[in-house]
Amino acid sequence: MITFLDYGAGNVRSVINAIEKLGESVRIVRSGEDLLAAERLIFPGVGHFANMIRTLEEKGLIEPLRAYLRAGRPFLGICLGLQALFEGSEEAPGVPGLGIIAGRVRRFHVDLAVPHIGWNGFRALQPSAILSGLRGDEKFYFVHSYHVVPRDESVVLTRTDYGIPFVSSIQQGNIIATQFHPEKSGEDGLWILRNFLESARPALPELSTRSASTQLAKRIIACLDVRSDDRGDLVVTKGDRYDVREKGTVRNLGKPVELARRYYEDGADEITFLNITGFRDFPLEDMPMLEVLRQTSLNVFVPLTIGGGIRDYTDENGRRYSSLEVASEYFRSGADKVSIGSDAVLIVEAYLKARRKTGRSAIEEIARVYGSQAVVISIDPRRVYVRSPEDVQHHVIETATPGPGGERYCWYQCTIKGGREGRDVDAVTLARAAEELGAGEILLNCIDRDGTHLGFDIELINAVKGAVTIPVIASSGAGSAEHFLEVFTRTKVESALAAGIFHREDVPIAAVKRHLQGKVEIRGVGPR
Ligand code: 1PR
Repeated sequence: MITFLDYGAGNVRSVINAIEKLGESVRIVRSGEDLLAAERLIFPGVGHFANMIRTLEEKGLIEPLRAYLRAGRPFLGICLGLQALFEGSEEAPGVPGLGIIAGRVRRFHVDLAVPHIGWNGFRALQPSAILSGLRGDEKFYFVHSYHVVPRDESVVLTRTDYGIPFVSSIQQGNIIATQFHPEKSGEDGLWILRNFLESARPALPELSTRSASTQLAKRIIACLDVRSDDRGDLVVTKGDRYDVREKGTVRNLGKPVELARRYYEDGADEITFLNITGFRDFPLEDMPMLEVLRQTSLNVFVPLTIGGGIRDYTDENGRRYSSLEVASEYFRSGADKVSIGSDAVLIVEAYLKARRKTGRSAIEEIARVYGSQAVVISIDPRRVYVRSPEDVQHHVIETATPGPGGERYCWYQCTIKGGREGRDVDAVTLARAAEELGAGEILLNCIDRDGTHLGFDIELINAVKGAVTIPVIASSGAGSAEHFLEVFTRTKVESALAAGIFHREDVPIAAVKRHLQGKVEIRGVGPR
């Protein structure tokens, strides 16, 4: 029996799913007594440091947790569950941590995108039961803007490189805590959890690879656009420049849960679901989408993003739901990140007009509670050609593919409602403003390229990537494995997403990875 400390923020379902998948049962802590009665305690944390400590305080769990840890009883902390052990964090000045480990939590100050999102490796510095059976070249999923800095080096279990070497896990007696998410790190992550459950023999991973510096992998993301077909069944569909109908009928490329599982087994580093009718429906009544997440997270142990309909809305009975409530329901159902499309454009328009933050927008509210890394902004831009940069007030680029009238310049107009409505804001401005408001990642689609197999729009991607410091996901147009190599070598994006070629099995994910192997840092595929 594993005791599980859930303080009610973010996606803890996947940790529970992973433990149950490994054959253990889970008991959730409801009180300080439950905590003190634990034989083995897992504490996964996501979100904001201050929010975590405040919630633990409100639930009366701080002192029981300290007592449990001081007694040196078996403990696995994950992400914020690691940071909580320290004396305090730069994320929340003045808010004391548990103080079990001497040292503080600092923000990354590196010349790279922050948050550090994605798959990276580690170097083990001491033997540990949880590392037993590892080769040493595996990659694990990280998502964080802050890292721990212990005063006593002897607690450092592993280090990882991201601009600087940082501490990616600690061990002090029976207390082990990782900055990475084993429950989101595929079969290798499940291996680590299994080691914790079984108390395997202390071991170091293979020495041959331990000393090399680690590198963040470029991520390959499979995207599933989901909607009801004409019979009312929830299907994965795929548009051609956002038109999902063929001869009047919605294209049906498979069932969402089954396809997601296939992509996980094929080596997808992340899965994104977009409810493409979310702007029309009442999202929380769209229970099938929540069920898709719940079912998927039972067997898929890589990050899941959900988009479509993340906005405030009022239902037919006049009950108002905030975007934070909608997002929370998705997180509880198994999502790690939410992606905001249409609403982000409207939020940014209002922000640019008022020239100040309200603190009340969906981007700000969700980032405050769940952390920036949980907020993705999905941009649906379309090219608009102009004769001269002076013709418009937007971010204009000179293009190598001139327009129909020979125009040498263009800007990228943001759209809402799945491309149906163009707005007076460009993609570069939107991305920059979204970052200012607290978004953690940009999903950069391109209506002109979507479903065309012509390759990613490199000009658009470079323009947006050059304007932000948060990670960018290149999307739309992938037609071959070579297109992934092109986007990773001609731009600085951290990840690339595709839909059509994976659904139709034209180019499976494993083939993309094989093509990139040795040329671009990736997470390898294949059985443990
Ligand atoms: O506006 O917050 O409700 O979110 C709606 C979400 O649904 C947005 O993220 C928007 O991109 C997406 N969406 C809306 N309508 C469509 C449509 O196709 N009619 N899908 C749509 C956009 C997502 C792309 C696609 C890539 C890769 N498709 O990410 O997966 O273009 O495709 P490819 O590899 O086949 O070229 P809101």
